[in-house]
Amino acid sequence: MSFEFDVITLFPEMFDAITKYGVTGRAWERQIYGLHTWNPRDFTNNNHRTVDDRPYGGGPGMVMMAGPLEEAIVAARTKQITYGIDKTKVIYLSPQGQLLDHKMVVELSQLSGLIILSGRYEGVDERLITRQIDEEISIGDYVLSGGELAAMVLIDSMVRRMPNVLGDPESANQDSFVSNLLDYPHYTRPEVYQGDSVPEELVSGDHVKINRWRLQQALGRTWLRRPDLFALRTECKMTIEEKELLREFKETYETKQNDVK
Ligand code: 21W
Repeated sequence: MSFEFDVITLFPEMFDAITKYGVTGRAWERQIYGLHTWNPRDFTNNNHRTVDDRPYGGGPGMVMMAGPLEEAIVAARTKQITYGIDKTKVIYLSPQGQLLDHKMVVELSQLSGLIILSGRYEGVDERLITRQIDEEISIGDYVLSGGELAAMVLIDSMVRRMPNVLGDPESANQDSFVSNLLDYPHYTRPEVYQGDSVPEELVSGDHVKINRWRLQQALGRTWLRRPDLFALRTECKMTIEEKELLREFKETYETKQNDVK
């Protein structure tokens, strides 16, 4: 029995982007996860299949009505129960939600299914949120046109961690944010490109040397580019080797800076 995603959306076809392509596409074909969509329009009872209405109090835009959304969520819950999915949550993707991060992805992965509501227009009726939603999640401080892309970001981040999705079982653990470190730089053929050579450590064939160089680059880049992430690796969490590698990185970095001037 695999992880079940049930998505409430006015644009079900958008989810082809994950079920048809790349690693998430192959994982879906191999039934490592299930993804089903529920269109709130199919839960309306008027001829126009209306799912939105004007906001009380006035103002611009439209608001998604509670009724069709609640019926869609209840139908998804019922299906999950018949599938034996017992540990589940109802998530609403919204700009007002908690910021998604690696820790949340890991926690949500402990469940056996998710019901995900993707909103459109100005959002959904607040009473639907209080009645049916367990968690509100945002994917970052910028404005999207709706919740579908955000839902796909969440699903993709969970699916790639599932067993047997990535070719190399180590890949998911080597990802950034698992260790609060950014990735090291990558190189492939040719060995010299437009006069620019691959670092000698990587062509040395000495795997101790290669691993040291990669760890040093990862530490150095995190220190330079993401002081916020670096702060999570407080002094005491760093090994003697890591401290030494970073000291050497800073030394080289400062020398290079002086060369430019
Ligand atoms: C964006 C709906 C902005 C409404 C005050 C009143 C889901 C999202 C979304 C959206 C507004 C996520 C306004 C990061 C996102 C999403 C659609 C507000 C103006 N202000 N994570 N009216 N960013 N966005 N409209 O946009 O559904 S997760």
